[in-house]
Amino acid sequence: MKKIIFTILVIFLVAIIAAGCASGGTAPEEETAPEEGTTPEEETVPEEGTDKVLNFYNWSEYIEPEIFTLFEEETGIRVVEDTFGSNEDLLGKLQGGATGYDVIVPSDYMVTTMIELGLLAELDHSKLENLDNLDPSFTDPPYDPGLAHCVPYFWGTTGIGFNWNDWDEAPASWEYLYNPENAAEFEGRISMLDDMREVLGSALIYLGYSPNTTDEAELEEAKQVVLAIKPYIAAFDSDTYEDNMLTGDIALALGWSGDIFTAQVEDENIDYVIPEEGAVKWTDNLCITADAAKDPQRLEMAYQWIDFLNRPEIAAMNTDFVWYASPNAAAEEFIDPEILDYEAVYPSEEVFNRLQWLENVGDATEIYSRIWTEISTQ
Ligand code: SPD
Repeated sequence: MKKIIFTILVIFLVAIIAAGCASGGTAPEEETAPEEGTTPEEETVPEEGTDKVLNFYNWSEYIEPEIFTLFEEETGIRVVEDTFGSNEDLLGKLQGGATGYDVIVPSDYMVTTMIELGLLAELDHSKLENLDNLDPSFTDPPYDPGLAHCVPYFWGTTGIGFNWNDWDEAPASWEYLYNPENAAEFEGRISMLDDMREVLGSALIYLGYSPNTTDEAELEEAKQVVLAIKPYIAAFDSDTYEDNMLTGDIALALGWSGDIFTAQVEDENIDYVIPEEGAVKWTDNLCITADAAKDPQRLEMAYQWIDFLNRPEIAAMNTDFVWYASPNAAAEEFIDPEILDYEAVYPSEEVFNRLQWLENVGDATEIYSRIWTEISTQ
């Protein structure tokens, strides 16, 4: 009997340790069950001197998992990753009171919003010796002048994913997605990002408007464009569409460049095109939360993590895994040449100049949100 109890105890302990060691998918809030009478910070901040844990809130499938292991081996800091699918989800989580996240990964326009809301710490560049590795074209972005708050992580584009089994030539125009007659051919096999700014941005570009418009009438037109193809859309999905392209369930996807290339690695018939009318380019950024900055230990670990990700070999390893372009110039000599030469990942200057950044649209965000809700519910 003693032996059975001992065995059960061992299995129980192993399960607890394994759950604790897993990186990914565990929200800081979920890690420790809230106890009555404790502050949220007490629930999530690692205890001093025991376990060094850094909570990383990242886009899904946006890091080479081996990097967690290398970082922990070198620093003793265990990174717990939780993931989100859109900037608005990330913002909603933080505004909903989530604490415990140390490093987060908002895109360009959302960095501006978060700075304005006081959600990000100001960076002390002296703590980031690898900052010099960045390509100078990424060191003074309009959304965060002088990189005062964040360090660029990856950049990419938003275009159309397709399967050569369905096409004789690439669907290199938004017309193939947004003209209802064309979309009808792929009824139930179209996937759209579950992302308000990306969907409305592409529809606005299709209409010849700015993806940053604050004009309500233009946004209403964009809504009608999306609603016209809604009967043919299988899902608004930012996490699994590339897998559904691999099964053949999805034939046409509004998607992010690297996500589609990772599918292409498994099936060469899958491809990605930047429509000729133009498209959105974006940068995702590593930022320290204002919450983490309140605690010197968390702040120090956050700097260590960001600087580690900025080492040339680590940044290259990351790009080789996720197939997104790195803003880290020093990483280039280590990146797989096939990726560096791949124009869709590293577009030519001519293509790059046709692309537009998403910007903070200020009060017009409310119009975008209303229209997005109307699209979702109609
Ligand atoms: N699978 C991770 C994709 C991350 C893409 N970030 C894109 C942000 C565009 N606004």
